[in-house]
Order: sequence, then C-alpha cells, then structure tokens
Amino acid sequence: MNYTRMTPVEAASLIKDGEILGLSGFTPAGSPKAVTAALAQLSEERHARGEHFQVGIITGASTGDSCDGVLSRTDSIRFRAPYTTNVDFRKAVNSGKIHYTDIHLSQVAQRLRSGFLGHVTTAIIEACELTDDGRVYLTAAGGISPTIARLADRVIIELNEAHSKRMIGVHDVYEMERPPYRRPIPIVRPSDRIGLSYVQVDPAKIVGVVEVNLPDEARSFQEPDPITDRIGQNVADFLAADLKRGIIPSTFLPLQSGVGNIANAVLGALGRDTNIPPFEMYTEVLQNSVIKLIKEGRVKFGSTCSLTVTNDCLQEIYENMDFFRHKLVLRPSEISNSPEVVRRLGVISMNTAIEADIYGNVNSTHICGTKMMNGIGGSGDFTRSAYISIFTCPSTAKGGCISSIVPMVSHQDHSEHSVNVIITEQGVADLRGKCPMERAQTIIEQCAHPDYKQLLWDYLKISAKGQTSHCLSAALGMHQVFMAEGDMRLTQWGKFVK
Ligand code: 0RQ
Repeated sequence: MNYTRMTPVEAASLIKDGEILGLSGFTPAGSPKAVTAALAQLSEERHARGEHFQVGIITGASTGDSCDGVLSRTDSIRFRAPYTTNVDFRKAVNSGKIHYTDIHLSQVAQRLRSGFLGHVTTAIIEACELTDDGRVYLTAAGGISPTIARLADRVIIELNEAHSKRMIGVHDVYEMERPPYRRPIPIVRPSDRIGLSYVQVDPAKIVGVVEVNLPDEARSFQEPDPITDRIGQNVADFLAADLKRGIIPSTFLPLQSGVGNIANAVLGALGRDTNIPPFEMYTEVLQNSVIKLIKEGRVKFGSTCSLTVTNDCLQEIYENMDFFRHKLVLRPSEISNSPEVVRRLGVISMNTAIEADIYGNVNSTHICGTKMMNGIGGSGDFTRSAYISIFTCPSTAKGGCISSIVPMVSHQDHSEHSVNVIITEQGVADLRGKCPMERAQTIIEQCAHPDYKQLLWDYLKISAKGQTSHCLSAALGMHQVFMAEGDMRLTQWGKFVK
C-alpha cells in the first residue's frame, strides 16, 4: 500500500482546533474508534496547557463511547449533528455545553453537499480494505461516507482488522446529484443494487492509514419482557388483520423498524407469528432479531444502512457470508432512508415514541419537553412517507409515574398528519380516517394505562370544544405535576382550570 501508515495519535494530531470532522458509521456500527479516542487524549493535553480545542462532528447517526463519550467528557465537541445515544453527550447537550443540531438522517448528506453544516475538513472512515487507487471498502455501515469522502480536504482511513474483508460486495454505494440535476433513485425492490461496492476516494486526499483491531462498540439488548412482548404481539396482530382485509397485499410490504429494546422485541414477535408471511425489510438498522429471522427464512431480504448487532452476531454474519451476501445490502443513509424510495416501496414504518398525545402527535426526542434523549434519527424519514406508519411504546414509564399517553405532547417530532397507528401493551389505536375527537377516544380507550384513563377522559371534559379540543392551561399539567411531585397520577385538573 502506498499510503502513509500512522498511529492514532499521529493521525489525530493532524486535526486542528475548530475543524469540522465527518465520520463514517451509523450507530456504533462502522464508526471510527481509534483516532477519535486519540483526539480526546490530545484535546485533554491541550486544555491542560490552556489552549482552546474543540471540533464539530457530523456522522451518519450515533457513535460509540470512543467517539461521543470520550470527546464529550473532555469538552472537545463544539457542535454535533445528527443523532447520538451517549449518556455523557446527552448530559453535555442538556447543560448547554454542546450545540446539537438534530436533523433527519436522510438529509445529512444533502445538507453537507449544500453547505448548510459548514465545510468538512477531515473525514475519518473505517474500512475493511483499501486499494492504492482509492477504493475504500466500508465495514458495518454506509452512513454518510461517500459524501464526506468527496467533500473533505483530507481523509484518514481506520483500517480495522476486526471487520472481515468478506464485507466486500455487501455495500451498494450511490450518491445523489445536487438539484436540479438529480434523477430518480432507481430502486423498485428492497434488493435492488444501483451503485458501487466501494467508496471512491481521491488517493491524494488520503493522508494516513491507521491500522487497528477494534470491535464495534455494540450495545447489548435486554431480553424481551412481558410488556415488550405484548407490544410486539399487538403489532403482529394488527398487521395480520390488515393483511386479511387486503389493506396489505398478500405479498406483504417491506418493513422498517427503529432501534432499541422495543423494536427488537417487535421484530421477534413478527417473526414468530405465522399469520405474517416471510417479509423484506427496507430499513436503516438491522438488529440481532432480524439476523435470526433471516437465518430462519422469515425475513427474505434486508436493505439497511447498518448492522447494529452485537459483536458475536456480526462475527456469525462474517463467518456465514456466503449465505448472508444474497440476503443483505448496506446503503448510505441518504438512500436507506430516502423518503422517495420509502413512498415507492410502500414501506410499513415502526418506530418508538417517548410519548404520544390523545390526538396522535408523537414526541420521539425530548423528556418533559426540555431534555434531549437521543434525537429524531430516521423516524421522520420513514414515518412521513410510509404506507402505514406505526408508533409503539409502553403505556407508562418510570414505574408507572409517567403516562406515555398525554393530553398534549411536550415536544413534537411527528404530527397527527403523519401518524397512522399507536400501539402500546394495552392495545392498538388505529387512527386512519378518524377525526381528532375520534382519535382521542380510540387512543385513550385502546392505548392508555388503566391508571391514567379516567384522568385523560376528565381532561376532555375540561377542554374547550373545537376541531381539536384542548384546555390550554392544563394541556401540559401532567408533565408539570410529574416535575413537581414525581408522579403524573397526582394530577388534579381543577388546579389548572382558569
Ligand atoms: O429510560 O433507560 O432510564 O429506563 O426512555 O426507553 O422504553 O427502553 O425504549 O430503548 O426503545 O428507546 C424513543 C428513546 C425509546 C428511542 C426512544 C425512558 C425510559 C428509558 C428508553 P431508562 P425504552 P427504547 C431508528 C429510528 C428516536 C429515534 C428513532 C429513540 C428510556 O427509540 O431514540 O426513532 N427514538 N430512530 O424509561 C420519560 C417518558 C418516557 C421516558 C420512555 N414518556 N418520559 N422517560 N422513557 N418514555 C434508529 C435511528 O435513527 C438510528
């Protein structure tokens, strides 16, 4: 190889104060790990010498602790987009230390190309293979790699031996033109391949190659519990009924599923339910449950941006690549999450809400309207364009002290116009074709926890009548009572009625 080999510290020392970094990966899958960890170490040394050092970071989605974690703890991030899940990052954002721009994941590449997010100076890209003519073979995720590789002034490659070279050929790399030269994305089935198996980088821009052997910092999943199992079964029953009614064609439609414990449990339940025929996925993350379903023949094909699986699951995929190669494609986030393709394929979206209100508006990102949890991720990319958009959540949080069904969401990510179905362990609220008052009745009856049903019915009684009835002085009353007294069940509407 003709490139300069470097240690992580040597590579990190190329990065200057104020730079904007573009990183490969999507979730901890495929994110660089060594150079960002070394950067945090150098940053700490610079801060100790009284020097200013902070960078902007733009990624495909979240990263692992060796990026968002260490860089947040060392006060090294000035601004960040578009999605994270790290606890220390969350603390820094909610205390105002980091400027966080939470944007739809499908839009990151376009916003970068159009200059909305500033100029990416350095791209750090994890690869399993690299050729002298600048072909970069990605690892467990597509993310924004093609775009940052092209836009950045310099590219650092983390050549990671922990990822098998058997990944070569699984990626389908395609980048869109800027308007007005953009053409339709020629995907008409989840399994269609439209691009290259590698990211082409100008070899002259590759300033260093850092050889590492570091596994992805995958999170493990909680085993499904009775609540998540019930939610999963409710989703399966709902889809089976729509199939029987002919709303979903007998061939079924591709599914998208969000990330996290609930999403993992929902997929598990769908896989077990023999009323649901084998199906395809057009999604942004594939978790462990889907890999199992691919092996069992329940999932026929998975189009995704990342393999957000545990490391033993990833190794299993690598070891059985002859089988998985024909069942998987990894795409850049702009394509995996493209609203154009989602609408064309008739994708059924399934994402998790933090809270939903009685009219079907959904909050995916903020706790009590103020504290950022993770971010909108790809949930909006899919929800708005889906054939059927579903949101799931347990009916309560924090031991029953919080109702996930509230009179008015404390922050809105998905509006009543985009949300078709809400599902909790209590039941299914099918909102399609219903007016706001019918939606409220269905959501309270089907989805709210019994501890909160009467409270929500009483809220409607005190509301001013209209297309969407509300009592504005009480609409966020349950949230206020939770913040003051730690339990929404203590809400007394009389105290809020003016
Ligand atoms: O907190 O961990 O302290 O107990 O939120 O909730 O129930 O474990 O669910 O792991 O699936 O995460 C919406 C955050 C759900 C996630 C969200 C607390 C709850 C718990 C986690 P603890 P659960 P999950 C694809 C699509 C937005 C992005 C998206 C998410 C913690 O799914 O980030 O959809 N979604 N992307 O106790 C206070 C409430 C609460 C609450 C839950 N009403 N009030 N706390 N919690 N409801 C992925 C990508 O885009 C990459």
